[in-house]
Amino acid sequence: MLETLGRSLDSAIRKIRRLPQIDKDAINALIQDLQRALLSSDVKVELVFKMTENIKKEAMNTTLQKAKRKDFIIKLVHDELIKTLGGKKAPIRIKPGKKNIILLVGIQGSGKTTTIGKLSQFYKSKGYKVAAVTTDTYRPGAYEQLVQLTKQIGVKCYGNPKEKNAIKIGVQETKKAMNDGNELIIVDTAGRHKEEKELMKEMAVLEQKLKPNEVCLVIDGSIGQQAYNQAEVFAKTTSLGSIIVTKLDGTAKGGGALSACVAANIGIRFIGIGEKIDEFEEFEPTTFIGTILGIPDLEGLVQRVQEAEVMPDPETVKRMMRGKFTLEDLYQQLKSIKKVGKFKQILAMMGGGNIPDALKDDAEKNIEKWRVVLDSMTAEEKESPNLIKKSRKRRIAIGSGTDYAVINKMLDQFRQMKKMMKRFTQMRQKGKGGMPGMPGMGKGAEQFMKKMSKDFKF
Ligand SMILES: Nc1nc2c(ncn2[C@@H]2O[C@H](COP(=O)(O)OP(=O)(O)O)[C@@H](O)[C@H]2O)c(=O)[nH]1
Ligand SMILES: [Mg+2]
Repeated sequence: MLETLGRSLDSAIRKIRRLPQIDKDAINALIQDLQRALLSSDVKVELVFKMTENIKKEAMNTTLQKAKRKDFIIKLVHDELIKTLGGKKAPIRIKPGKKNIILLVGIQGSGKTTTIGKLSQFYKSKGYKVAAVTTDTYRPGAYEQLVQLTKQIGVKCYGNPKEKNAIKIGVQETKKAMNDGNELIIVDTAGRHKEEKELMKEMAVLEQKLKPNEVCLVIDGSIGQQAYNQAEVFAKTTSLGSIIVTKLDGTAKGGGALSACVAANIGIRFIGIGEKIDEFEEFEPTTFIGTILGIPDLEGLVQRVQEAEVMPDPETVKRMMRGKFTLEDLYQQLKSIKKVGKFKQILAMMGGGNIPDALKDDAEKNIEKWRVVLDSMTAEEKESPNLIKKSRKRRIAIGSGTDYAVINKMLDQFRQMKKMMKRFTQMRQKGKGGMPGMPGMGKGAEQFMKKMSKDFKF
Protein backbone atom coordinates (compact mmCIF):
# COMPACT_ATOMS: atom_id res chain seq x y z
CA MET A 1 0.00 0.00 0.00
CA LEU A 2 1.32 3.44 -0.95
CA GLU A 3 4.31 1.55 -2.15
CA THR A 4 6.34 4.36 -3.63
CA LEU A 5 5.92 6.63 -0.65
CA GLY A 6 6.60 3.75 1.70
CA ARG A 7 9.71 2.72 -0.14
CA SER A 8 11.23 6.19 -0.25
CA LEU A 9 10.42 6.98 3.35
CA ASP A 10 11.76 3.62 4.40
CA SER A 11 15.00 4.21 2.55
CA ALA A 12 15.38 7.68 4.09
CA ILE A 13 15.02 6.12 7.53
CA ARG A 14 17.47 3.34 6.70
CA LYS A 15 20.00 5.91 5.59
CA ILE A 16 19.74 7.64 8.94
CA ARG A 17 20.12 4.36 10.79
CA ARG A 18 23.25 3.44 8.87
CA LEU A 19 25.10 6.68 9.56
CA PRO A 20 27.77 6.53 12.24
CA GLN A 21 26.54 9.85 13.60
CA ILE A 22 23.91 12.42 12.94
CA ASP A 23 25.20 15.82 12.03
CA LYS A 24 23.78 18.85 10.28
CA ASP A 25 24.44 17.43 6.83
CA ALA A 26 22.66 14.21 7.71
CA ILE A 27 19.62 16.11 8.87
CA ASN A 28 19.56 18.26 5.75
CA ALA A 29 19.83 15.18 3.57
CA LEU A 30 16.99 13.53 5.47
CA ILE A 31 14.81 16.62 5.04
CA GLN A 32 15.43 16.54 1.30
CA ASP A 33 14.60 12.87 1.10
CA LEU A 34 11.38 13.43 3.00
CA GLN A 35 10.36 16.34 0.83
CA ARG A 36 10.97 14.37 -2.32
CA ALA A 37 9.00 11.40 -1.02
CA LEU A 38 6.04 13.44 0.14
CA LEU A 39 5.84 15.63 -2.95
CA SER A 40 5.91 12.61 -5.23
CA SER A 41 3.05 11.22 -3.20
CA ASP A 42 1.09 14.38 -4.09
CA VAL A 43 1.07 15.88 -0.63
CA LYS A 44 0.43 19.61 -0.87
CA VAL A 45 3.63 21.65 -1.18
CA GLU A 46 2.84 23.96 1.74
CA LEU A 47 2.10 21.00 3.96
CA VAL A 48 5.33 19.26 2.97
CA PHE A 49 7.37 22.31 3.84
CA LYS A 50 5.60 22.86 7.10
CA MET A 51 6.15 19.25 8.13
CA THR A 52 9.78 19.10 7.18
CA GLU A 53 10.48 22.50 8.72
CA ASN A 54 9.12 21.19 12.03
CA ILE A 55 11.24 18.07 11.82
CA LYS A 56 14.33 20.05 10.96
CA LYS A 57 13.90 22.55 13.76
CA GLU A 58 13.47 19.85 16.39
CA ALA A 59 16.20 17.66 14.98
CA MET A 60 18.74 20.47 14.95
CA ASN A 61 17.85 21.50 18.48
CA THR A 62 18.25 18.16 20.12
CA THR A 63 20.77 17.95 22.89
CA LEU A 64 20.45 14.21 23.21
CA GLN A 65 23.37 11.89 23.54
CA LYS A 66 24.62 10.71 20.18
CA ALA A 67 23.40 7.19 20.69
CA LYS A 68 19.80 8.26 21.13
CA ARG A 69 19.74 10.87 18.42
CA LYS A 70 18.84 8.47 15.64
CA ASP A 71 15.85 7.10 17.44
CA PHE A 72 14.80 10.59 18.30
CA ILE A 73 14.89 11.75 14.70
CA ILE A 74 13.07 8.70 13.42
CA LYS A 75 10.40 9.33 15.98
CA LEU A 76 10.18 12.97 14.95
CA VAL A 77 9.48 11.90 11.38
CA HIS A 78 6.95 9.39 12.58
CA ASP A 79 5.13 11.87 14.82
CA GLU A 80 5.03 14.58 12.22
CA LEU A 81 3.53 12.18 9.66
CA ILE A 82 0.92 11.05 12.14
CA LYS A 83 -0.01 14.63 12.83
CA THR A 84 -0.57 15.11 9.12
CA LEU A 85 -2.83 12.09 9.02
CA GLY A 86 -4.85 13.22 11.99
CA GLY A 87 -5.94 11.00 14.80
CA LYS A 88 -7.96 7.85 14.62
CA LYS A 89 -11.66 8.39 14.13
CA ALA A 90 -13.92 7.12 16.86
CA PRO A 91 -16.03 4.21 15.64
CA ILE A 92 -19.53 4.80 14.28
CA ARG A 93 -21.98 4.45 17.12
CA ILE A 94 -24.13 1.49 16.31
CA LYS A 95 -26.74 0.35 18.78
CA PRO A 96 -27.30 -3.39 18.72
CA GLY A 97 -30.90 -4.39 18.12
CA LYS A 98 -31.85 -0.89 16.98
CA LYS A 99 -32.20 0.81 13.63
CA ASN A 100 -28.79 1.76 12.31
CA ILE A 101 -28.01 3.22 8.91
CA ILE A 102 -24.78 4.15 7.18
CA LEU A 103 -25.15 6.17 3.99
CA LEU A 104 -22.31 5.95 1.52
CA VAL A 105 -21.83 8.80 -0.93
CA GLY A 106 -19.19 9.62 -3.52
CA ILE A 107 -18.73 10.06 -7.23
CA GLN A 108 -19.02 7.22 -9.69
CA GLY A 109 -16.03 4.93 -9.80
CA SER A 110 -14.74 5.95 -6.37
CA GLY A 111 -15.46 2.47 -5.05
CA LYS A 112 -18.75 2.86 -3.17
CA THR A 113 -20.38 -0.37 -4.22
CA THR A 114 -17.21 -2.35 -3.60
CA THR A 115 -16.90 -0.68 -0.22
CA ILE A 116 -20.49 -1.60 0.69
CA GLY A 117 -19.43 -5.22 0.33
CA LYS A 118 -16.35 -4.64 2.47
CA LEU A 119 -18.23 -2.73 5.14
CA SER A 120 -20.99 -5.34 5.28
CA GLN A 121 -18.39 -8.00 5.84
CA PHE A 122 -16.64 -5.90 8.47
CA TYR A 123 -19.78 -5.36 10.54
CA LYS A 124 -21.11 -8.83 9.94
CA SER A 125 -17.93 -10.24 11.39
CA LYS A 126 -18.55 -8.10 14.45
CA GLY A 127 -21.84 -9.89 14.91
CA TYR A 128 -24.35 -7.44 13.50
CA LYS A 129 -27.19 -8.47 11.27
CA VAL A 130 -26.34 -6.45 8.19
CA ALA A 131 -28.23 -5.65 4.98
CA ALA A 132 -27.35 -3.57 1.94
CA VAL A 133 -29.66 -1.25 0.03
CA THR A 134 -28.90 0.22 -3.37
CA THR A 135 -30.46 3.45 -4.57
CA ASP A 136 -28.28 3.88 -7.63
CA THR A 137 -30.77 4.30 -10.46
CA TYR A 138 -28.28 5.89 -12.75
CA ARG A 139 -25.68 3.27 -13.45
CA PRO A 140 -26.94 0.32 -15.49
CA GLY A 141 -26.59 -2.93 -13.58
CA ALA A 142 -25.87 -1.20 -10.27
CA TYR A 143 -28.44 -3.36 -8.48
CA GLU A 144 -27.06 -6.55 -9.99
CA GLN A 145 -23.50 -5.57 -9.01
CA LEU A 146 -24.43 -5.20 -5.37
CA VAL A 147 -26.52 -8.37 -5.35
CA GLN A 148 -23.53 -10.34 -6.63
CA LEU A 149 -21.14 -8.76 -4.15
CA THR A 150 -23.29 -9.29 -1.10
CA LYS A 151 -24.21 -12.82 -2.08
CA GLN A 152 -20.58 -13.86 -1.58
CA ILE A 153 -20.72 -12.86 2.05
CA GLY A 154 -24.25 -13.92 2.90
CA VAL A 155 -25.68 -10.43 3.25
CA LYS A 156 -29.09 -9.65 1.82
CA CYS A 157 -29.35 -6.90 -0.75
CA TYR A 158 -32.46 -4.75 -1.14
CA GLY A 159 -33.35 -2.67 -4.15
CA ASN A 160 -35.85 -2.16 -6.93
CA PRO A 161 -34.40 -2.03 -10.42
CA LYS A 162 -37.79 -1.10 -11.86
CA GLU A 163 -38.22 2.05 -9.82
CA LYS A 164 -36.56 5.24 -11.11
CA ASN A 165 -36.92 7.42 -8.05
CA ALA A 166 -33.89 6.94 -5.81
CA ILE A 167 -35.51 8.54 -2.77
CA LYS A 168 -38.52 6.26 -2.99
CA ILE A 169 -36.26 3.22 -3.27
CA GLY A 170 -34.15 4.37 -0.36
CA VAL A 171 -37.09 4.85 1.97
CA GLN A 172 -39.07 1.75 0.97
CA GLU A 173 -36.18 -0.70 0.76
CA THR A 174 -34.62 0.48 4.00
CA LYS A 175 -37.96 -0.02 5.69
CA LYS A 176 -38.21 -3.54 4.29
CA ALA A 177 -34.71 -4.35 5.46
CA MET A 178 -35.57 -3.12 8.91
CA ASN A 179 -38.78 -5.08 9.07
CA ASP A 180 -36.74 -8.16 8.27
CA GLY A 181 -34.88 -7.63 11.51
CA ASN A 182 -31.61 -6.17 10.23
CA GLU A 183 -29.71 -4.05 12.70
CA LEU A 184 -27.44 -2.25 10.31
CA ILE A 185 -28.39 -1.11 6.83
CA ILE A 186 -25.68 0.19 4.54
CA VAL A 187 -27.07 2.29 1.74
CA ASP A 188 -25.38 2.62 -1.65
CA THR A 189 -26.02 5.70 -3.75
CA ALA A 190 -25.51 6.90 -7.31
CA GLY A 191 -22.30 8.69 -8.15
CA ARG A 192 -23.38 10.45 -11.24
CA HIS A 193 -26.30 12.41 -12.58
CA LYS A 194 -26.91 14.58 -15.56
CA GLU A 195 -25.80 17.42 -13.35
CA GLU A 196 -23.71 17.52 -10.22
CA LYS A 197 -26.32 19.73 -8.57
CA GLU A 198 -28.96 17.04 -8.94
CA LEU A 199 -26.69 14.42 -7.49
CA MET A 200 -25.97 16.60 -4.47
CA LYS A 201 -29.65 17.31 -3.99
CA GLU A 202 -30.44 13.61 -4.11
CA MET A 203 -27.81 12.92 -1.42
CA ALA A 204 -29.19 15.70 0.78
CA VAL A 205 -32.77 14.42 0.53
CA LEU A 206 -31.67 10.82 1.15
CA GLU A 207 -29.92 11.96 4.30
CA GLN A 208 -33.01 13.87 5.42
CA LYS A 209 -35.33 10.93 4.89
CA LEU A 210 -33.13 8.11 6.15
CA LYS A 211 -31.50 9.92 9.08
CA PRO A 212 -28.38 7.75 9.00
CA ASN A 213 -26.03 7.33 11.95
CA GLU A 214 -23.34 8.54 9.62
CA VAL A 215 -22.82 9.79 6.10
CA CYS A 216 -19.57 8.45 4.79
CA LEU A 217 -17.81 9.75 1.70
CA VAL A 218 -15.91 7.28 -0.46
CA ILE A 219 -12.93 8.83 -2.23
CA ASP A 220 -10.62 7.27 -4.80
CA GLY A 221 -7.11 7.68 -3.36
CA SER A 222 -5.54 8.06 -6.79
CA ILE A 223 -6.93 11.57 -7.17
CA GLY A 224 -4.32 12.74 -4.66
CA GLN A 225 -4.76 16.18 -3.13
CA GLN A 226 -7.89 16.73 -5.23
CA ALA A 227 -9.60 14.78 -2.48
CA TYR A 228 -9.80 18.06 -0.64
CA ASN A 229 -12.22 19.57 -3.18
CA GLN A 230 -14.36 16.47 -3.28
CA ALA A 231 -14.65 16.38 0.48
CA GLU A 232 -15.60 20.04 0.53
CA VAL A 233 -18.34 19.64 -2.09
CA PHE A 234 -19.96 16.73 -0.27
CA ALA A 235 -19.55 18.37 3.12
CA LYS A 236 -21.54 21.33 1.87
CA THR A 237 -24.63 19.26 1.05
CA THR A 238 -24.55 16.49 3.62
CA SER A 239 -23.38 16.30 7.20
CA LEU A 240 -20.37 14.27 6.25
CA GLY A 241 -19.13 12.25 9.18
CA SER A 242 -16.12 10.46 7.77
CA ILE A 243 -14.22 9.40 4.70
CA ILE A 244 -13.17 6.06 3.27
CA VAL A 245 -10.19 6.33 0.95
CA THR A 246 -10.03 3.51 -1.61
CA LYS A 247 -7.49 2.15 -4.08
CA LEU A 248 -4.49 2.97 -1.93
CA ASP A 249 -2.94 -0.21 -3.28
CA GLY A 250 -2.59 1.04 -6.79
CA THR A 251 -1.64 4.66 -6.46
CA ALA A 252 1.42 6.78 -5.87
CA LYS A 253 -0.77 9.66 -4.79
CA GLY A 254 -2.23 8.19 -1.63
CA GLY A 255 -0.27 10.48 0.65
CA GLY A 256 -1.92 13.43 -1.03
CA ALA A 257 -5.40 11.96 -0.72
CA LEU A 258 -4.99 11.08 2.94
CA SER A 259 -3.47 14.39 3.99
CA ALA A 260 -6.09 16.30 1.96
CA CYS A 261 -8.92 14.58 3.82
CA VAL A 262 -7.35 15.57 7.10
CA ALA A 263 -6.89 19.13 5.83
CA ALA A 264 -10.59 19.19 4.97
CA ASN A 265 -11.17 18.36 8.60
CA ILE A 266 -12.99 15.09 8.04
CA GLY A 267 -11.55 12.01 9.64
CA ILE A 268 -10.63 8.92 7.67
CA ARG A 269 -12.37 5.86 8.96
CA PHE A 270 -11.35 3.04 6.65
CA ILE A 271 -9.01 2.53 3.73
CA GLY A 272 -9.43 0.25 0.72
CA ILE A 273 -6.30 -1.53 -0.37
CA GLY A 274 -7.50 -3.83 -3.12
CA GLU A 275 -10.54 -5.00 -5.02
CA LYS A 276 -11.20 -8.01 -2.85
CA ILE A 277 -13.66 -7.94 -0.04
CA ASP A 278 -11.08 -8.32 2.70
CA GLU A 279 -8.67 -5.77 1.29
CA PHE A 280 -9.97 -3.20 3.66
CA GLU A 281 -8.72 -1.82 6.96
CA GLU A 282 -9.76 0.47 9.73
CA PHE A 283 -7.57 3.50 9.41
CA GLU A 284 -5.08 3.74 12.23
CA PRO A 285 -2.48 6.45 11.56
CA THR A 286 0.07 5.01 13.97
CA THR A 287 0.09 1.53 12.49
CA PHE A 288 -0.20 2.91 9.02
CA ILE A 289 2.84 5.17 9.34
CA GLY A 290 4.77 2.48 11.18
CA THR A 291 4.19 0.19 8.23
CA ILE A 292 5.12 2.63 5.52
CA LEU A 293 8.18 3.83 7.41
CA GLY A 294 9.28 0.25 7.84
CA ILE A 295 9.43 0.51 11.62
CA PRO A 296 8.35 -2.87 12.93
CA ASP A 297 9.07 -2.20 16.57
CA LEU A 298 7.46 1.14 16.94
CA GLU A 299 6.71 0.72 20.60
CA GLY A 300 10.30 -0.10 21.36
CA LEU A 301 11.46 2.92 19.46
CA VAL A 302 9.03 5.23 21.20
CA GLN A 303 10.06 3.83 24.55
CA ARG A 304 13.75 4.38 23.87
CA VAL A 305 13.09 7.93 22.81
CA GLN A 306 10.91 8.67 25.80
CA GLU A 307 13.65 7.47 28.06
CA ALA A 308 16.11 9.71 26.34
CA GLU A 309 13.76 12.64 26.20
CA VAL A 310 13.27 12.88 29.92
CA MET A 311 16.47 14.71 30.62
CA PRO A 312 17.01 16.08 34.07
CA ASP A 313 16.23 19.74 34.17
CA PRO A 314 19.44 21.76 34.50
CA GLU A 315 18.32 23.78 37.52
CA THR A 316 17.55 20.71 39.59
CA VAL A 317 20.81 19.09 38.65
CA LYS A 318 22.79 22.19 39.46
CA ARG A 319 21.12 22.49 42.84
CA MET A 320 21.73 18.86 43.57
CA MET A 321 25.36 19.17 42.64
CA ARG A 322 25.73 21.89 45.18
CA GLY A 323 24.25 19.61 47.77
CA LYS A 324 20.95 21.46 47.74
CA PHE A 325 18.09 19.08 47.63
CA THR A 326 14.68 19.91 48.99
CA LEU A 327 11.56 17.91 49.69
CA GLU A 328 9.95 19.54 46.72
CA ASP A 329 12.80 18.21 44.54
CA LEU A 330 12.24 14.76 45.91
CA TYR A 331 8.58 14.99 45.09
CA GLN A 332 9.22 16.17 41.55
CA GLN A 333 11.80 13.47 40.98
CA LEU A 334 9.61 10.72 42.30
CA LYS A 335 6.67 11.93 40.31
CA SER A 336 8.69 11.59 37.15
CA ILE A 337 9.86 8.11 38.06
CA LYS A 338 6.40 7.01 37.16
CA LYS A 339 7.09 7.79 33.54
CA VAL A 340 10.65 6.60 33.27
CA GLY A 341 11.87 9.53 35.15
CA LYS A 342 14.58 12.02 35.39
CA PHE A 343 16.02 10.53 38.48
CA LYS A 344 16.48 7.20 36.86
CA GLN A 345 18.32 9.02 34.14
CA ILE A 346 20.60 10.69 36.61
CA LEU A 347 21.33 7.47 38.41
CA ALA A 348 21.85 5.61 35.18
CA MET A 349 24.31 8.18 34.00
CA MET A 350 26.10 7.98 37.29
CA GLY A 351 26.54 4.36 36.44
CA GLY A 352 24.51 3.37 39.45
CA GLY A 353 21.80 1.63 37.52
CA ASN A 354 18.25 1.93 38.59
CA ILE A 355 16.45 3.50 41.44
CA PRO A 356 16.05 0.98 44.21
CA ASP A 357 12.83 -0.90 43.68
CA ALA A 358 11.60 -0.22 47.17
CA LEU A 359 11.86 3.48 46.63
CA LYS A 360 10.12 3.27 43.33
CA ASP A 361 7.28 1.21 44.78
CA ASP A 362 6.87 3.64 47.64
CA ALA A 363 6.83 6.53 45.24
CA GLU A 364 4.14 4.99 43.11
CA LYS A 365 2.03 4.11 46.07
CA ASN A 366 2.43 7.32 47.96
CA ILE A 367 2.94 10.03 45.44
CA GLU A 368 -0.57 11.47 45.73
CA LYS A 369 -0.45 11.44 49.51
CA TRP A 370 2.96 13.06 49.46
CA ARG A 371 1.57 15.88 47.42
CA VAL A 372 -1.03 16.59 50.08
CA VAL A 373 1.58 16.38 52.80
CA LEU A 374 3.86 18.78 50.93
CA ASP A 375 1.02 21.23 50.52
CA SER A 376 0.58 21.32 54.25
CA MET A 377 4.20 22.30 54.83
CA THR A 378 5.73 25.73 54.93
CA ALA A 379 8.41 26.73 52.45
CA GLU A 380 10.91 26.65 55.26
CA GLU A 381 10.03 23.09 56.17
CA LYS A 382 10.36 21.96 52.58
CA GLU A 383 13.80 23.55 52.35
CA SER A 384 15.00 22.13 55.63
CA PRO A 385 13.02 19.06 56.59
CA ASN A 386 15.18 18.65 59.68
CA LEU A 387 13.02 21.30 61.28
CA ILE A 388 10.13 18.91 61.24
CA LYS A 389 9.94 17.58 64.77
CA LYS A 390 7.03 16.34 66.81
CA SER A 391 4.79 19.39 66.95
CA ARG A 392 5.28 20.33 63.32
CA LYS A 393 4.66 16.77 62.32
CA ARG A 394 1.41 16.82 64.25
CA ARG A 395 0.32 20.00 62.50
CA ILE A 396 1.18 18.57 59.08
CA ALA A 397 -0.60 15.32 59.79
CA ILE A 398 -3.78 17.13 60.80
CA GLY A 399 -3.52 19.62 57.96
CA SER A 400 -3.07 16.96 55.33
CA GLY A 401 -5.37 14.37 56.83
CA THR A 402 -2.62 11.73 56.72
CA ASP A 403 -1.02 9.76 59.49
CA TYR A 404 2.49 9.94 60.84
CA ALA A 405 3.61 6.86 58.96
CA VAL A 406 3.17 8.60 55.61
CA ILE A 407 5.09 11.66 56.74
CA ASN A 408 7.84 9.57 58.31
CA LYS A 409 8.23 7.51 55.19
CA MET A 410 8.57 10.58 53.08
CA LEU A 411 11.15 12.13 55.35
CA ASP A 412 13.01 8.89 55.42
CA GLN A 413 13.15 8.70 51.64
CA PHE A 414 14.32 12.24 51.61
CA ARG A 415 17.20 11.51 53.95
CA GLN A 416 18.28 8.53 51.88
CA MET A 417 18.29 10.52 48.69
CA LYS A 418 20.07 13.38 50.28
CA LYS A 419 22.75 11.01 51.50
CA MET A 420 23.24 9.65 48.03
CA MET A 421 23.51 13.12 46.63
CA LYS A 422 26.00 14.10 49.25
CA ARG A 423 28.24 11.15 48.59
CA PHE A 424 28.12 11.96 44.98
CA THR A 425 29.09 15.57 45.58
CA GLN A 426 32.00 14.51 47.74
CA MET A 427 33.16 12.20 45.06
CA ARG A 428 33.08 15.04 42.60
CA GLN A 429 35.10 17.26 44.88
CA LYS A 430 37.72 14.58 45.38
CA GLY A 431 37.78 14.09 41.65
CA LYS A 432 37.45 10.36 42.05
CA GLY A 433 35.56 8.09 39.75
CA GLY A 434 34.66 5.37 42.18
CA MET A 435 32.25 5.51 45.01
CA PRO A 436 32.47 3.08 47.89
CA GLY A 437 29.29 1.42 48.90
CA MET A 438 27.53 2.11 45.64
CA PRO A 439 27.90 -0.75 43.22
CA GLY A 440 28.52 0.17 39.65
CA MET A 441 29.79 3.62 40.45
CA GLY A 442 32.86 3.48 38.33
CA LYS A 443 33.59 4.90 34.98
CA GLY A 444 29.99 5.88 34.45
CA ALA A 445 30.26 8.46 37.17
CA GLU A 446 33.23 10.11 35.56
CA GLN A 447 31.47 10.32 32.26
CA PHE A 448 28.43 11.64 33.95
CA MET A 449 30.40 14.37 35.64
CA LYS A 450 32.05 15.38 32.44
CA LYS A 451 28.78 15.52 30.65
CA MET A 452 27.05 17.38 33.42
CA SER A 453 29.74 20.00 33.83
CA LYS A 454 29.68 20.56 30.10
CA ASP A 455 25.92 20.68 29.73
CA PHE A 456 25.17 22.64 32.84
CA LYS A 457 28.34 24.66 33.09
CA PHE A 458 29.23 24.17 36.69
N1 LIG B 1 -7.37 -1.64 -6.58
C1 LIG B 1 -8.51 -1.30 -5.97
N2 LIG B 1 -9.63 -1.21 -6.70
C2 LIG B 1 -10.78 -0.86 -6.08
C3 LIG B 1 -10.82 -0.59 -4.70
N3 LIG B 1 -12.09 -0.26 -4.38
C4 LIG B 1 -12.80 -0.33 -5.54
N4 LIG B 1 -12.02 -0.70 -6.56
C5 LIG B 1 -12.38 -0.85 -7.99
O1 LIG B 1 -12.85 0.40 -8.49
C6 LIG B 1 -13.83 0.20 -9.49
C7 LIG B 1 -15.08 1.01 -9.17
O2 LIG B 1 -15.67 0.50 -8.00
P1 LIG B 1 -17.22 0.62 -7.67
O3 LIG B 1 -17.39 0.03 -6.33
O4 LIG B 1 -18.06 0.10 -8.76
O5 LIG B 1 -17.36 2.19 -7.59
P2 LIG B 1 -18.71 3.06 -7.44
O6 LIG B 1 -19.02 3.57 -8.79
O7 LIG B 1 -18.33 4.20 -6.53
O8 LIG B 1 -19.74 2.21 -6.86
C8 LIG B 1 -14.08 -1.29 -9.53
O9 LIG B 1 -13.37 -1.85 -10.60
C9 LIG B 1 -13.51 -1.80 -8.21
O10 LIG B 1 -13.06 -3.12 -8.29
C10 LIG B 1 -9.58 -0.69 -3.95
O11 LIG B 1 -9.50 -0.46 -2.73
N5 LIG B 1 -8.47 -1.07 -4.64
MG1 LIG C 1 -21.66 1.84 -7.51
